[in-house]
Amino acid sequence: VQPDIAPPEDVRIQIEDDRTGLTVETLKRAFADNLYYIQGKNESLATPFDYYMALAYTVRDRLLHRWINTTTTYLEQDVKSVHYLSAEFLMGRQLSNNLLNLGLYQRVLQALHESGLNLNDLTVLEAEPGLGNGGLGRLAACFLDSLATLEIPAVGYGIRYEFGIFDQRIQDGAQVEYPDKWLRFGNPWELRRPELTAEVLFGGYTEAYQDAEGNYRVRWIPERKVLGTPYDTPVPGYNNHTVNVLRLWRAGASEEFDFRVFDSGDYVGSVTSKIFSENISKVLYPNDNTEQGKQLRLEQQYFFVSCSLQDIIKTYRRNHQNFDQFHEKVAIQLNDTHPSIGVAELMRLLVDRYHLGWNRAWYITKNTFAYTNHTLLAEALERWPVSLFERLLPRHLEIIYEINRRFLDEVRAKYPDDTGRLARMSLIEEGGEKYVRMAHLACVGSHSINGVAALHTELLQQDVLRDFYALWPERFNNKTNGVTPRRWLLSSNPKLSELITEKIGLGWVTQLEQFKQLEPLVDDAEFCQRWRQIKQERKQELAEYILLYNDIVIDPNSLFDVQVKRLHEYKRQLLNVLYIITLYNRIKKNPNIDILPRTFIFAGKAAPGYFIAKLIIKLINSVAKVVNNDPDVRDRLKVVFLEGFSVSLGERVYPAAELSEQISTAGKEASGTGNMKFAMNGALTIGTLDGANIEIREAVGAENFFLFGLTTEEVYALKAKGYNPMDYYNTNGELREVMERIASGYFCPENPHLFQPIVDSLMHKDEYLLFADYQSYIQCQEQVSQAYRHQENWTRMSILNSARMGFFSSDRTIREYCQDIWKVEPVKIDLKEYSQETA
Ligand code: HBZ
Repeated sequence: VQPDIAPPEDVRIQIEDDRTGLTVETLKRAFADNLYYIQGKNESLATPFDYYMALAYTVRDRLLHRWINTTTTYLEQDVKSVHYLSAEFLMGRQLSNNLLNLGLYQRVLQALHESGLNLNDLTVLEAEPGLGNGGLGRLAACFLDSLATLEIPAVGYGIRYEFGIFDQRIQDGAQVEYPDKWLRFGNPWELRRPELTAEVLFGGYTEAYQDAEGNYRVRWIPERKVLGTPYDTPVPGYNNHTVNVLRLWRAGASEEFDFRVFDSGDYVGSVTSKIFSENISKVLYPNDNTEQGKQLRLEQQYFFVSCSLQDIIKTYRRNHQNFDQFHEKVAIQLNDTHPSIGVAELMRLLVDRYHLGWNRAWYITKNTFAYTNHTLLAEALERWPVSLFERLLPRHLEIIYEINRRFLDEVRAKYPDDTGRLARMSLIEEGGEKYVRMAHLACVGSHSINGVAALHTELLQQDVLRDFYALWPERFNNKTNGVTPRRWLLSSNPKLSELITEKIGLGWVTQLEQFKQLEPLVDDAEFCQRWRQIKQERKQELAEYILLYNDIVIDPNSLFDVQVKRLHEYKRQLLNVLYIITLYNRIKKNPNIDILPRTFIFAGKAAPGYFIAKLIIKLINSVAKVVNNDPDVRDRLKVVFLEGFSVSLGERVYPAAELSEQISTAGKEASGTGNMKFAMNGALTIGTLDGANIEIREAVGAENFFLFGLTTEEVYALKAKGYNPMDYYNTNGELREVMERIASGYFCPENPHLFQPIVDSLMHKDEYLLFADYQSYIQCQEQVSQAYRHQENWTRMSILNSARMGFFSSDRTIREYCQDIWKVEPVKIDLKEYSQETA
């Protein structure tokens, strides 16, 4: 056979250069090449989406050798790694983020410009991977960004949901859910890794047996086997060579199990069982802070946790013969209780598969896992019926019983004859149907237990987990949340970032504490004027967006008062609505009243089965319709509900916000992270002493924060003495008029009783104390209006809010996790090849 002609040296170099080169010229060539050879188009055939894909592949190529290098370095140096297990990752769009972190943004901008294209037009074409509900999922994404930026070896493990959080549309003022087909046009950022497929077992029974050496062992004879295939997404650090990975598992049928029936001729049966397997990673459960107890949810949790643990063990064993150093090389963080079955699964793998003794296995397990709690709400604490566990995970139930037996012995030794305590602390809830308490499993199986803000951790210790705190105080610690300044400032607010960088340099992007240097600039009139100007431009842009999507004209000079977050009664969007109606009533009584023009902007999804939350959305839109169109209002008030809140929409909204509504009932919001994104972008907060608001207020100064409402202690005391919302209703005329306005059907004449459930729930129960906080809130809002009239002082407060937010970078949070919990160190990644790219 005639051998191929060897390519000349310089051709080989040029191929490498085109796939890694960072000059405008190589970027342009690579972009054209990808358009042709991946999208199969030339300039006359290409759609804007083809251009987006070609660009995405161009960027991905530039991540790949850093990624391979990072992986190789970690393996060669046998580093200790963090494994962040989370059922949710709300990553947001990848293109701009990756360009910024790679330091390629300007050159790609130019390369596209020279090709007659606009980068912004392409970035918006990317489908957002909405693989999470809200704060918990977004926190996981901020943490991955900080881990990579701090050069910490880390992997995010989760589920590759085919359908992420539903697409929310507002129809006739009400939320309607549509499936989120984010994968429809392909996902250029992920790499499928079929060679790393893991097997996950379900159902069946267990049996004891004696092995060859005469040891008693247990084996699990499962009924079903599901395959998990990993899809890897690169996670680049900012301005370094680290590229970590987000590894998401997709469920599929196992030939050998699911097609057994096929042999017997039951073709349809075999295909049906294949579909059952695929169902496991089909859809994200759209609930935040409520537990549903659905079998598929437990299947999802066990599926991704089992895949991930097997994967972690496989990697560890490349460098180790035994498990002696496992906990010294592997740190696993449980993002809430969703992955807490991992405690039992690691025990099963170590004891049943690798034949470690129980005590040894337990020592390793406990020193490997750490648990983060994200909620105090009782209805959100996960419990699974023992009967369900027995059916789905019979071996794990046995292991949990054994963990519990030994644990309760320990409790009994410390607190003899305290049966009440034993019952409270047990991993099994008794009395009626029995449940496995997943938070207890997570506590017992972890060496660290943390809350996500100072107050939250305090309340965990005093309330929800007090018995565990009494037993193991040394396990508890606080890790106040943070957000990544890369996405939430540098990328989403480029003009403000430019101004800041002009004054204090670029160091803030990785050292947000440097924001302190902005403080003296509050006395610099020109700086203040530019600060205000940039906010004004962002407001103008949001006004255009609102005109386009909501067909509402808003005044860009009005106060932009924003509440964007999941719809939940404890977050009290309704309290905000009560204030809007109060203002409306005042105008109706006296149309010439002097009132500060405000635009109230809401966004947020309600769980599809959460009746009251969806009714609150309908109420907001109904109030909007009346207020926005009443000539007496004379456009001084506008109410807007933006549909489909997402990471991308947040990126537009936070930079344009002037007032951030953080008004949860004290003691209910674990931390909040939106509060941080607003303040970083120069919004002032109106808020309660809840979650991280407390720490934000301490950081920015009480004089730069609008505080109202009961404290947690006052909330507890009021509830203890017996709270009656009617006490407030009867003594507050304006509140009464607001409630009468809603109850009268004024906002929905065609269905006047529509909002009766809201009225009833407030008047007869008011679980979240809206009436108790109403007067305080109204008065505080008046202070806001007064303050806004003094634009110069408002700008001053705005600058100070940003300048003092250094603490709330997720880099600080991650440094604390690394030092206190994970005991991991940064690992520098050298780029060994392609040195020409340091250009
Ligand atoms: O986690 C949120 C907290 O409500 C918020 O205060 C905190 O800032 C944030 C990050 O720590 N919790 C959630 O977002 N929780 C969920 O989304 C959730 C999802 C599924 C569940 C339970 C809760 O089964």
